[in-house]
Amino acid sequence: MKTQLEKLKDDAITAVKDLVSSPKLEELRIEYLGRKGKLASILKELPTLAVETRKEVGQFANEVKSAVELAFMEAEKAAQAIENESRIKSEWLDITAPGAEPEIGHLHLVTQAMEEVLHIFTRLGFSRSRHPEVEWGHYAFEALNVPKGHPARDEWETFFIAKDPENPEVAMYEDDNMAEMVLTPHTSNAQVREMEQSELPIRMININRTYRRQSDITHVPMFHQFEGLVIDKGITIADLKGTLDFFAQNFFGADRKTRLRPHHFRFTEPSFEIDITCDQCKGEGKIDGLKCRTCKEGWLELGGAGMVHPNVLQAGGVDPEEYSGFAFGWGVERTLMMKSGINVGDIRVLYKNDLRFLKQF
Ligand code: FA5
Repeated sequence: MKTQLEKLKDDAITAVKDLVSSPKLEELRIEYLGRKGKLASILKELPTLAVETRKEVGQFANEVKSAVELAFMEAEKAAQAIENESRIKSEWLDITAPGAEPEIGHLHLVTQAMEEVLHIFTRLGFSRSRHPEVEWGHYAFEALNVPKGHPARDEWETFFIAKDPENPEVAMYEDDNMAEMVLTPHTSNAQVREMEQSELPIRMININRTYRRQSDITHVPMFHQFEGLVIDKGITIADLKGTLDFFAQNFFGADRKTRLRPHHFRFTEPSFEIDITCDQCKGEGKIDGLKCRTCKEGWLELGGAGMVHPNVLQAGGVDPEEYSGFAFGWGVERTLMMKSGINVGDIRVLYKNDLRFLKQF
């Protein structure tokens, strides 16, 4: 039995030395020292020994137990030390190290374009005014010489603000002329509002959100326009042309060409549309022999312009005999798309919020 105990001691101490991880060590401890473990099973035989031998073997068994327990304790300590060391390594934190720099974004490129537009017109003495983007039909249409039922009103495919369905009997609108509210389909609502509010002469730039029921490669339902209005004595088409040329040269560069194309707007007379040579196909209308997807003909329309119609001057309380003026309204996104190097073939890309695209600007 002493030999058995001796062997148990040697086996246990060797097994303990081979182990490094604490959970396995505990399993081994139970295997040797547990109530049903190897030591207990040898000691079960103790009562069968003669009294003399029993005492001696009992004493020896205690020594073996102490030696094995000591081996386990030391192994436990060693395993703990290893675990502590690896935790210190993995959880180490240098609180003096500089922090990770947060990514700093930038203004959306449409906002950047609006700032650039404003800056250019400011140099010509224009100042920015702000007018509502939820507007009475009066300022969006009637006062601009576009009466109800006129086909031109359909061209804008306007979003109308619903009357209050909870209180249909409550008159939401003041009179027939203000019979509807719209999301402004163009910034031209600023024309009569500005005349009503400001002293003459006027040199205003209104940059605002505008809305139409349109969505395709050159149209989005929410876009921006910048509207210029100049009213003074003796204003002519030459002033209009000079102003727009100044803008085009500063915004697009001297190598791009613009053209005035006769057009019809109810609120200007004469009226024009302004086109610029397309940046995608460089004014050729074709790319690699195929029709340019963006402009189809080498030119892209940027916006409208013209001399303010006498009826509109009158609607704003300005005497058309004494004063004249010009107005223009261009799409910001369309203008931006035509800037050299921007290379946006589809206007909708601007509002997809794809950071891979936006981060380039
Ligand atoms: C007008 O909106 C007139 N109010 C412009 C004007 C102002 C004429 C002052 C005379 C005097 P038009 O509907 O053509 O005109 O729109 C002007 C420009 O807005 C277009 O040339 C285009 O650049 C831009 N635009 C129009 N609809 C959209 C749209 N859905 N998405 C993006 N841009 C658009």
